[in-house]
Amino acid sequence: MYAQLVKTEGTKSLEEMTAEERAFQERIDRGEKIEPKEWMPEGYRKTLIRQIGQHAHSEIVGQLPEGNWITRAPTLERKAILLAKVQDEAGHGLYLYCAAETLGVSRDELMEKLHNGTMKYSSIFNYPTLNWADIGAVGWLVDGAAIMNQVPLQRTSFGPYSRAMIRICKEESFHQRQGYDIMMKMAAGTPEQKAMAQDALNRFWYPSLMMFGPSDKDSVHSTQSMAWKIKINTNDELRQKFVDQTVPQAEYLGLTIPDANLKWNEEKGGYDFSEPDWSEFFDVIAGNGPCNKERLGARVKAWEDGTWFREALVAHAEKAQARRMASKVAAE
Ligand code: FAQ
Repeated sequence: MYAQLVKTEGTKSLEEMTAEERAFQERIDRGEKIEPKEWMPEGYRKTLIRQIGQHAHSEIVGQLPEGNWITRAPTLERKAILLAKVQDEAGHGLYLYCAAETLGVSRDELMEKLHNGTMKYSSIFNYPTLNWADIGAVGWLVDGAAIMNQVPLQRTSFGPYSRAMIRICKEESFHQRQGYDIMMKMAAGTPEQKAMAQDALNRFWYPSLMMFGPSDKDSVHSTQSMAWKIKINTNDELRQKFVDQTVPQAEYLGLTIPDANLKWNEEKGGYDFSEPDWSEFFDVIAGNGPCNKERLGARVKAWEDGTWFREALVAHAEKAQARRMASKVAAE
């Protein structure tokens, strides 16, 4: 089974709900925000922890494919920009871990679940970044897909998640522009540079489409998550919007989307396009993508290498507290 099947109360009709559940659902339907100390169904809490936690993990694992290129960026300006972007991703992870903590889960618990493979992170970060054009493609396509998914999440029903998203989206749009800017330079460069840009698009196109999750018929959480406004759109709706937005951007670059079936459909007002290879997606989220072991290994190593530092922080805080207590007693 590829999903965690966080147990929810099911998607009940208003008549089937208890009075408490009904009042909760009515608040959601009115567009009210739910705050951490307020009553919420257990399934709502668990679904949020799953989604926000996985989102947080994606941000910090997502630092790895780009972090690898900071020292190899072609100019000092590109280095500074990439460094700022990668730092932003750490910040996004922190806002999201804080939002998850308000639901009663500790950051250590979330980390443990990432490290032991019981919580996921986005499939996209299990693909390698082989050259500088890939950094352009990540910013353009991966951040582009992230924004497409995250802009609606600013209206998500859980207050701390929604507020984190507002801030994150502002930064993500800078990230996407820096990626597109790299692609513009590469696509307008030498024939070799343009070929690198096309090759990066070829490799990142389908993995980017997979970021939106399985097709709606295979999405186990969408119905309940949308009823609770934890999710605002279905996976397929966002994928379609992403394709419609990205095709003209590729045309402007003079690059070709690697899909022979891509065609404007006047009737639906959007492009027809080929589905990604879903067996590859399920394989990647099961831990068998090209870089899963490397990415998780790097996170576990960072956690283990940081043990002495976390212990020192706790010891320092305890000493400072003891000193404060001693001087308070002495003053009395
Ligand atoms: N990768 O029933 P659904 C970023 C799992 S942006 C891995 O449709 P749901 C920024 C899903 O968890 C990327 N697993 O699930 C950045 C579930 O398994 P579970 C992160 C996936 O939750 C850019 C199962 O499949 N963004 O990092 C994926 O309703 C550049 C069933 O699927 C977010 O997390 C996937 N792509 O919809 C950073 C946004 N798709 O949990 C650095 C918030 C599905 O039961 C550099 N999350 N699965 O074991 C969401 O909007 C939703 O969680 C979806 C999935 C849309 C991702």
